[in-house]
Amino acid sequence: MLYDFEPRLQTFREEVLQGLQKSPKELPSKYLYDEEGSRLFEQICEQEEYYLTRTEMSIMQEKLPEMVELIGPQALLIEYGSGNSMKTRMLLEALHDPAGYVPIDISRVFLLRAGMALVAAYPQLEVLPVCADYTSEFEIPTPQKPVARRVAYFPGSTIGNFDPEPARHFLSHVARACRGGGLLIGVDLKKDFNLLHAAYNDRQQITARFNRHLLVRMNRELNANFQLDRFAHYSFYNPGEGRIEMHLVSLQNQIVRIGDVDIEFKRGESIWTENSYKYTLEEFALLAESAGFRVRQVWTDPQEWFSIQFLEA
Ligand code: AVI
Repeated sequence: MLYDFEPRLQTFREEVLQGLQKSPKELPSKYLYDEEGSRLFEQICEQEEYYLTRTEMSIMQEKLPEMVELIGPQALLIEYGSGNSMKTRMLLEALHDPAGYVPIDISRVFLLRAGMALVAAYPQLEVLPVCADYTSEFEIPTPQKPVARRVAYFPGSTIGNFDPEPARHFLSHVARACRGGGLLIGVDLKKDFNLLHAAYNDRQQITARFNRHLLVRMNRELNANFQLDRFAHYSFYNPGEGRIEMHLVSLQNQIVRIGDVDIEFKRGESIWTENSYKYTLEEFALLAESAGFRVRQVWTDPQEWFSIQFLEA
């Protein structure tokens, strides 16, 4: 059974028009992840420059027994933004008698496909998929087996895609939902700016396609007429703010129609499509504590590029 809270088309239209009428123009990054966007993101994860995925995997591979120990037996594993993660499979296979698995994702098609694959691979495991924008409030489903504790899983440094205040708000919500349990979270760390820059400007230009896909999506779903070659992918590290910013920059003065609304773009004007914050361990500990967590354990790779952390709720 699917618990379906997928954002409606009307919400997408309203949020797009609201964002494009702001100055500077912006769009919520969650809309990058429809079926095709999620597929492009998977491809980004395979790029050589995108160190995040393989570094997180290597930490998982090495420290999995310690993670499993902290999660404990009969946990209900709740994954925010599940995609079709390999990392989750590693975790599910290692956990002691999990009470169930709740994958939450905004892309219904992607969620169902991944959910079905998991049911086939682990017939003993109760999978309870929830299609939702996980920044909104929704009920966590209850499995049939007894639940010793709820443990949330939020890998990939997706927390970096939240601005600091929404990040605190989201983490407080998770801390309340998992009181007595915890959160296993992947957090990307501050590092050499050039490495960061390269990760979001891969040579194969998959990140550029991922970014521009938002225009394709608006054309298809909102009857817009963006011309893709009139917008450039522009992503850079902003050291003052400690974040990668991703933009789509208009290459000329132009008017774009979205349904029956005209939006004017000046040459050089950008649509801000995503932030990806990078943290020091100290900065992240402060954020986690302000949200009601206690940092129990931090694992990093030898270069300290990425961290996985177990936070107690
Ligand atoms: C999903 N999230 C953690 C990715 C990131 O690195 O911030 C999204 C992404 N955007 C461009 N490349 C990857």
